Amino acid sequence: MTGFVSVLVGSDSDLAVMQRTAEVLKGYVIPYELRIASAHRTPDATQAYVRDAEVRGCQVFICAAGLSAHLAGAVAALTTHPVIGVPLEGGALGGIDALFSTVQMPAGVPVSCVAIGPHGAANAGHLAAQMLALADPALAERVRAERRAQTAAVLAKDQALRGL
Ligand code: RP5
Repeated sequence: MTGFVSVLVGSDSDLAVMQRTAEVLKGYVIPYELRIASAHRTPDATQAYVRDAEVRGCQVFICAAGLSAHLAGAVAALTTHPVIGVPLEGGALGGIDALFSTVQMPAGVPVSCVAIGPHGAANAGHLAAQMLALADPALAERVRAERRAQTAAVLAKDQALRGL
């Protein structure tokens, strides 16, 4: 495939959860780069990164942040490429704060928001793969194979539970 996925985290404290995204992208053999870019603490560097990443071939941005999470929205303001937001659990409100910050974008500047935490981190990778697969038949087959593997795994567990 041409291009890559950019995975941005608001802080190094977000990296552990976002390893799930990296693992999913690796599983699909999708090139990606992982960077720390804070909407609040490094706004100028974040803007410069997004502009440069687009020029270098970034297809989809995945942005993860906790607390008052503005990274995905800030990146969406700078690009017309798809932006997937991952709200992270990071404080007293358990990620609900980041969920609302990420999901409530005004019309015309969308962020595709996934679930809070590890499931969202994994699904950000799967969703990016599905977007890229629209123009990549080989990747589309890997996405279908992953779904078949999930189905087979659940059926096997059910059989084991029934002692078959
Ligand atoms: C957010 O604030 C980051 O994305 C992180 O989830 C949270 C806390 O950041 P640190 O204080 O751990 O750097 O901007």
